[in-house]
Amino acid sequence: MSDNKPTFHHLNNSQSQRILWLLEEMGIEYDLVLHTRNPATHPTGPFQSPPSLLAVSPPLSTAPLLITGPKDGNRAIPESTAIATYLIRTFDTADRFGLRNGDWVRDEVITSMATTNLQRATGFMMMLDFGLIRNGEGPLGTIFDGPELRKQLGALERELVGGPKGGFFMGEYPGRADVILEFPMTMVRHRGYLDLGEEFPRLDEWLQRCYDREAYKRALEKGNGYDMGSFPKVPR
Ligand SMILES: N[C@@H](CCC(=O)N[C@@H](CS)C(=O)NCC(=O)O)C(=O)O
Repeated sequence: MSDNKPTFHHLNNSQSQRILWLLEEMGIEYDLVLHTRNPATHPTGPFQSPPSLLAVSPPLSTAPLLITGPKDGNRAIPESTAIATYLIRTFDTADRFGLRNGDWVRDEVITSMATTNLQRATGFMMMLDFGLIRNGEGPLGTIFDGPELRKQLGALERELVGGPKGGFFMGEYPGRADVILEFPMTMVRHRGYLDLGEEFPRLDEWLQRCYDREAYKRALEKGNGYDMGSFPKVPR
């Protein structure tokens, strides 16, 4: 490990929080570099990556960003799922996350549900509540203002209820899918897109279970703030 210690670039109030959680769940050594979003008053890039992060790995320069250790070539890996997969394939020698001999197909499906349809739905909700887009005309015009999100959450809740016992999508412990799903679900909770406890109680309990993990709490302490509700909301 000493010759392959990764460096993790983290941005406050962002999806890189889930990778910080994963690093803590895995209990591996890593160096942490904290970056703070530009202020709301920034003339060209409010809330965007600050110069410190722009300098690390242009042109994307988003977080999360992992720089592998020397053994793996000090390679810059952007993208949450790629980072999670790299970390698990490289450091989970006991296959606790099941990506080798566990139900990795289930993990892949739920990870994909989180990063494609669900994050698209929460992304639309975010653009609506930032006042960047407006609903369209007719029945299709409001499909992303609630119905699509509910459809995706319904599908996920069915997966959770019908999946392995233990409280997490992958069973007794959070798997890669649970870690990746944490961010869009936190968006729903922090920005109040709907009342999770009321409409999707099993997902609400699952999210609380994630928040209650000691590793999750350590990740919050090591990070520099995680409040996805802190961005402005334009009433509509
Ligand atoms: N697809 C990437 C998204 C990365 C991303 O867009 N991160 C946002 C934070 S949630 C960011 O760095 N925003 C700052 C910027 O775009 O300048 C992933 O899954 O990791």
